Amino acid sequence: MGSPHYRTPIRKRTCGAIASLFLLALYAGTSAVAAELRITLQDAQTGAPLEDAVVEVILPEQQQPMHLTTGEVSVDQQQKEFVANVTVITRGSRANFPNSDDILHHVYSFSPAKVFELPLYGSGQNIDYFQLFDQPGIVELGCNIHDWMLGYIYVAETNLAVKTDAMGQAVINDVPAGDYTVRIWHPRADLEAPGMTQQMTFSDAQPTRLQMALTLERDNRLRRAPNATRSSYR
Ligand SMILES: [Cu+2]
Repeated sequence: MGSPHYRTPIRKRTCGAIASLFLLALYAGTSAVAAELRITLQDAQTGAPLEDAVVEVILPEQQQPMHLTTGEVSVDQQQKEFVANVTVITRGSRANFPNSDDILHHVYSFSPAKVFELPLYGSGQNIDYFQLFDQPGIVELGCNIHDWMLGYIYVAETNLAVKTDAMGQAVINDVPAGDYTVRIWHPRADLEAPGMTQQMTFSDAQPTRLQMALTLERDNRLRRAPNATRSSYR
């Protein structure tokens, strides 16, 4: 009895048990005050549901480490378009850019949040080549061959960010109770317009609702390649 080799593991186990209890208490405390944001967005001109808008709850820096679930996503290229057109990821996540077309693409970004280039490649290539996105911000994707190809990766500060579906709706769960800045983003919206950044209050008592109509700028990009049988671009 009294062997130090024996005593040490016991002490470790006790510490482990205390730590587990503490974590349980912490988890219970966190989930008890988790709030929800329910979002409904529409196009102000047409009244139609607004798809592919991003909403993010901006947490203070000291709260961010609790909400940094990262993952891997694919931004595909199908029929000379980026699919999905808007992808939301948490910083620290990775993305690859497979080519599902039977022609070559040349994907690039000059955005400060992530500069990269995947020179000419075909179907089945670059599938294992994941890029790391560790800076929050908007990454605008282009293709050197097809000028109209334009896609976006919204790199969020935390996982409290979503994009709206075809009904213009989205939900953010597990928002800590409190007052936070909420940012709304859409590729064709004026980000300086009123309401695109606003203060909202979150409590566990009831969901917080965000209902808003966004004024969109005209989509000026060339939608498709000029038809070779026509003499003009119209
Ligand atoms: Cu292309």
